[in-house]
Amino acid sequence: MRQVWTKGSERRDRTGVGTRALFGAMLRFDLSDGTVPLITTKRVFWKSAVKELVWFLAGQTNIRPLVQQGVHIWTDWPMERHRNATGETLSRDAFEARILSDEAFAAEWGELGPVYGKQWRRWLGPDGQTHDQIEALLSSLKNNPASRRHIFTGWNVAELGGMALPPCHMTYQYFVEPRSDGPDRLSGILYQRSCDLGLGFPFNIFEAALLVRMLAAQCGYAPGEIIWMGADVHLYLNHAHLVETMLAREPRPFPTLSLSPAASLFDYRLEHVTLTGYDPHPAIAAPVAV
Ligand code: THF
Repeated sequence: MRQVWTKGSERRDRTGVGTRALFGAMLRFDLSDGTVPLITTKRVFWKSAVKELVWFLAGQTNIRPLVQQGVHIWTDWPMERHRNATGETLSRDAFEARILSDEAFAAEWGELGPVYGKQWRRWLGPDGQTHDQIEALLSSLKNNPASRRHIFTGWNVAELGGMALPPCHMTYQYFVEPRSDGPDRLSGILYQRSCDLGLGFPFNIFEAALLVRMLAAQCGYAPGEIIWMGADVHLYLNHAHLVETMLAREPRPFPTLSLSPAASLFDYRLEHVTLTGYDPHPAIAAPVAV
């Protein structure tokens, strides 16, 4: 964050807010001791992050199930589409209330298009068949651990145009390291083409780590590392307060995550995730660029 803030090049971005950005960064976090990379220099609403990951894994692309669980992080994009299309200006609360109470309204206006969940679980092939990349990943991890093709991606070129937003955390790859003195170890790499360090990153890295833990648990492996590779890594200019406050704080130890057993990768819920030792500095509110 300090590097991006002090060395990043200032540029206008799609949202018009403006950012400072660096291109190309890598972070590695060891998951083998049970800790997870959950930012401590502000409170991260990790329960929303768990719900978002469960929503991706369920193949969902409509904000309604998120809003029903009190998760508001995807509301701004459909709300803007609704406002632009109808000229009607609903407050955020009024828009979400309508999403909750009116199923037909939610089906039309809560939909984000063929974003993450669709591509992960139902990538549409040219023959009309759908591909479940997550099922295929589970099967290759279990049956062909030495494979170099343990990959899934949201970047479906043919469907980018229909998405409310093309995927930011776009490609995930896994590696099974054989060990003689214990269970084989599963590591993951997340390639993120665009990273909002202030708001999105704390969610993205935590979810990527949690997914390694879930996949490892489902395949009988031990967790190894989560490696994060960021391309356009940026801080929004209207996040100065957030950045300066976080940089002035002393980071604290990462919490430990325990994951209780689930019948399948698709059966994990918030209740399966317990964090111990999460003692962050206070939350910091910041606007999201839409
Ligand atoms: N667009 C931008 N500009 N930044 C992003 O981080 C981002 N995403 C997703 C899609 N587009 C993006 C949406 N994810 C928050 C967190 C994650 C988001 C969007 C917004 C957010 O506002 N977090 C606040 C409040 C959390 C809460 O209310 O629970 C926070 O303080 O963390 C990145 O994938």
